[in-house]
Amino acid sequence: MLIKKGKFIKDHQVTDYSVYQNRRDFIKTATGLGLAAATGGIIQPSFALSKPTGFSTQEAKTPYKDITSYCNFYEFGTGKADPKKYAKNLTTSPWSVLIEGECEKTGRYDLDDLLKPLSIEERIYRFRCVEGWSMVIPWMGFPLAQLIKRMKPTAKAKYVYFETLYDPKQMRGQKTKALDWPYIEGLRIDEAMNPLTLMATGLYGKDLLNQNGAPLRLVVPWKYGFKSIKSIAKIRFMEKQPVNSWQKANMTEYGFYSNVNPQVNHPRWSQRKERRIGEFRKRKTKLFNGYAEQVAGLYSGMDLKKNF
Ligand SMILES: Nc1nc2c(c(=O)[nH]1)N[C@H]1C(S)=C(S)[C@@H](COP(=O)(O)O)O[C@H]1N2
Ligand SMILES: [Mo]
Repeated sequence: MLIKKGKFIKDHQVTDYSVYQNRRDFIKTATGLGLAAATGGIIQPSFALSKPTGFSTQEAKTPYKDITSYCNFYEFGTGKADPKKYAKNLTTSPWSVLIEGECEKTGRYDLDDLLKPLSIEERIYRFRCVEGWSMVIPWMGFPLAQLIKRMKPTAKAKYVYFETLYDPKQMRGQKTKALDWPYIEGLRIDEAMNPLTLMATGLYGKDLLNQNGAPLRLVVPWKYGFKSIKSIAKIRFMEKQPVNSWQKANMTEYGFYSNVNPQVNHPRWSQRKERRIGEFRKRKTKLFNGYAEQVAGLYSGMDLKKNF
C-alpha cells in the first residue's frame, strides 16, 4: 500500500490497482506540467510534491474536452457553450480574495500568498448538476478546512459565505438580469470543514480554465453543482445563514442545503436519474451523490425532504 488509507475509505474502494493507477496518472500529469520549465505558476511547485489521496473515485473520468466546453457560468451567458466562448479574457492573475466577517485574520489576500503554504492534491469526484447531468472530474486543489483554520474563525462563525467577482466589463452576463449579481453561495461551517470540501485551482493536472471558475472555485461533491461557486473573490464568516443566488432567484425551487437526493424532485423534473456526460443511458442518482458515508452525519436529525 503506497498511500495511507483515508479514514473514510472502505477497503474495497482502495485496491492496489487503483493506487497504482492513481500514481501513474499523477506521474503523467506531473510530467505533463513540464516541471523543469515551471516558473511562477501557482500550482506547480506544491503539486509536484503532492501525493494522490484516498478520496477519489475510480469511475471513468469525463474527457477534458467535455468538462471544459459544456459549462454553467451565467456571468458569461446562460448557454452551455457561452462560458468557453466568452470567459477567455477574464484576468485571473493577479487575483485577490477578500476575507471578512467573523474571523481573526480578515483582510485582502493575494491569491499566490494564500496558496503558498498549501499543498495541492488531486481529487477525482463525481459532479451532479441540479439539471440532471453529471461528470467525473479530476480536480486539483486543497481542502477548504486548511484555509478556514488559518483564518481563525470566531465562535460566532456558523456559516461561510462566498462571492464571485463582480465586474460587468469582464463578465458580460452581469450586464443582464439572468441572476442577481454577484453570484453568492454559502455552507454551514461544519460542511465547509468536511474533508471532502475542496477549493479547486485546477483539473486534469492543469490550472483551471476560466470557464471552469479560474483561479479559485469551490467543489462540494455531495451537493448540486450550483453550490460549487466559481472565481471566488470574497469569503465571509457569518453568524446567520446566507441566502444564495439560486434561492434568491427562486425560493420554491432551490434551497440552501441542496444535497443531491434522488427522493426529492425538483418541482419541474425528477431527480431520480442523471445523464453522465458521454453516456447514452441514464443512471440512478445516489443520495448525497454517493458520498453518504462521509457526509450523512452532518444532517442527522434533519428532515432531508424539507431542508432541500
Ligand atoms: N459564479 C458562478 N458559479 C457557478 C455557476 C455560475 O453560473 N456562476 N454555475 C454553477 C452551476 S449551476 C454548475 S452545474 C457548476 C458548473 O461547473 P462546470 O461548468 O465547471 O462544470 O458551476 C456552478 N458555479
Ligand atoms: Mo448546475
